[in-house]
Amino acid sequence: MSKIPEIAAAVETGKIKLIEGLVQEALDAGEDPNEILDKGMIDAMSIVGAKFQTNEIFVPEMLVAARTMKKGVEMLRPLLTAGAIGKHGKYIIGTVQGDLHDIGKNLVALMIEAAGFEIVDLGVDVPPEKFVEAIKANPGCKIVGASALLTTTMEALRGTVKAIVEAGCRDLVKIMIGGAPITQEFADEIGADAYTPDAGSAAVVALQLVS
Ligand code: B12
Repeated sequence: MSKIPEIAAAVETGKIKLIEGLVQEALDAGEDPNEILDKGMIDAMSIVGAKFQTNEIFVPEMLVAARTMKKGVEMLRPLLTAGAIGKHGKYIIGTVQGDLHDIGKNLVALMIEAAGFEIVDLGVDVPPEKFVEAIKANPGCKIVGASALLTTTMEALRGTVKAIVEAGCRDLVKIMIGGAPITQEFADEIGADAYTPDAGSAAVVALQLVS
């Protein structure tokens, strides 16, 4: 029987001590790492978000669920990034200023790396000028990805695009944005090149942008 429902339950309830054993059992049983990620972890995290919204859980529970997922993702990482790393150039990625959410950003980085880019990860709470510095410091960089999970930090995405334009770097890179509150309309409005709703499509679009 599939271990994925147990993995989902462990992420949802933040059973950090159980996650590695469960993921290992699923892998040993031949379950698909992508399926474990999508159905066992990403879906569980959506439930966590919904429960937070309805005050069924609070920040500490959300945090321990996030840590549990991170631990599980680390186990899948080598299996998801078996491709030829770096053959499509560099991809700078970060979560914008004021925002500490990095699970989605890390998943996008993982999928983009698996698609053959070299990742330059700036981390979280990244001010616009740090994106600009990174572009200047990485001449081989073709794409910049910026993530925002809060409606209050969406404006920092606009600021990031603006800073890249004002620094004269706009023609050097394509800009991709994402995060739960982001839409295609918002991407168009702030002058980003692409928006995608998830990590899988982010990798597909990144390849299209450099082809
Ligand atoms: C886990 C979590 C946390 C954790 C984060 C831990 C971590 N290391 O990331 C902690 C506990 C720290 C946290 C804190 C807060 N959080 Co929070 N959090 C979440 C939660 C439950 C899940 C986010 C997540 O990881 N999802 C799973 C990943 C896989 O999905 P994702 O991030 O959307 O990423 C995917 C796509 O969006 C896309 N994507 C993401 N980035 C990018 C970038 C590019 C370039 C591309 C192309 C695509 C892309 O691909 C990703 C992978 O498929 C969400 C609820 C939700 N449903 O989003 C709330 C949520 C985002 N948090 C919320 C809030 C309010 C907060 C706090 C303000 C709470 C508080 N009172 O302190 C703080 C803010 C801290 C800060 N300054 O950032 C609200 C935001 C509401 C709003 N409208 O702004 C949400 C929506 C919860 C809710 N339903 O109310 N949070």
